[in-house]
Amino acid sequence: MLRSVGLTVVLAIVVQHVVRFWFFMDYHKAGTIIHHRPGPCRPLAGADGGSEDLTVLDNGLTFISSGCFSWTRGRILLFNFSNPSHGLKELPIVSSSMNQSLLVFYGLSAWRDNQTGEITLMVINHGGPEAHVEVFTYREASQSLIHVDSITSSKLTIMNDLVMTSSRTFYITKYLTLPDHQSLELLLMLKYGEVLYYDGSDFRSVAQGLHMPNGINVSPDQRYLYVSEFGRKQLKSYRILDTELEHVEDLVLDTLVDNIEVAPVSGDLWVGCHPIHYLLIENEHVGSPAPSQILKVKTLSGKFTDVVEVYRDPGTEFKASSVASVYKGHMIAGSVTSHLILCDLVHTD
Ligand SMILES: [Ca+2]
Ligand SMILES: [Ca+2]
Repeated sequence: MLRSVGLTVVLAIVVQHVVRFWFFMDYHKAGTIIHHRPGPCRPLAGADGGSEDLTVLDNGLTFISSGCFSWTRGRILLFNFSNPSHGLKELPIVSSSMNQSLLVFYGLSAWRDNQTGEITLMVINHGGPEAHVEVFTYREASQSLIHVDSITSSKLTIMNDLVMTSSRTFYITKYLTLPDHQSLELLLMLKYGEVLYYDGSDFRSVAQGLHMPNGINVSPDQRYLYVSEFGRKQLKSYRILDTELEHVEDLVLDTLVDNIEVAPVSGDLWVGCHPIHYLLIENEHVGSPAPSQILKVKTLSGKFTDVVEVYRDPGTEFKASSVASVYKGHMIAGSVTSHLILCDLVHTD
């Protein structure tokens, strides 16, 4: 009797997990051919190896990370909204210590010093056995990146994105925690993800129990921190108290939320999303089309007040969208595995 009760309980737990995993992978969603755009869009060539993350500065300079898989070559690309016809330019890296044949770039963030105007760029690098945050100074005259530091720690595992809060400090998302057992962590849907804070000398955890936290960014006044909780398909908002985090609220979106960019004046979030999980995984492994979705999320005092789907495509024009940002009536969007697109923003509400 006791044995059959035990078996029933185990069976119930297994069935419940399989059902939850089914919805986590979006097997219940049909591959659709729905598409819409905010205005005319065109592909931006030159990001073979993908364009997983990007950030647009207030002068229109756009830094793009390319090559987030080990079979691609990690590169930082530059696009300038003031000279769009020039297209993408790969920024040469000047470094005496970094092995440039072993670069696997994920999320990035930039910081411009108000006094000196110096631009510091930080990029997550998964080339090699340990994760690093590579620190660069951008040299405008030579359009190059000077490698100035390589930050690592035993507290770093599979990191996804970061947001700088000064030229030296940042918040960073710990996406997966078992580097040698990533498939198992995905299959069991373990919620070991964290947000870490780097104070200039060490990392400490400021949020725990997250399911694959991915994109991260701050409000223009730096009072609120936003995190894409990829696994729970929701955005999280935190109030920044000194450097600690106080949870404000969550917004469930039923789509895999990737990187977040924040419009500097309105504070709107621009979020690259993957509406169908299993198609994203197929895209990463066999290159088949994965749908793209870009959301604009309005905020007020750290709360989410409205969501508009600005762009959607089944993956024929633009696949596996991971990031989007805007500059003077235009949107630039990047992809985990593919090229960027550039759209005119005619309809965004
Ligand atoms: Ca980023
Ligand atoms: Ca990401």
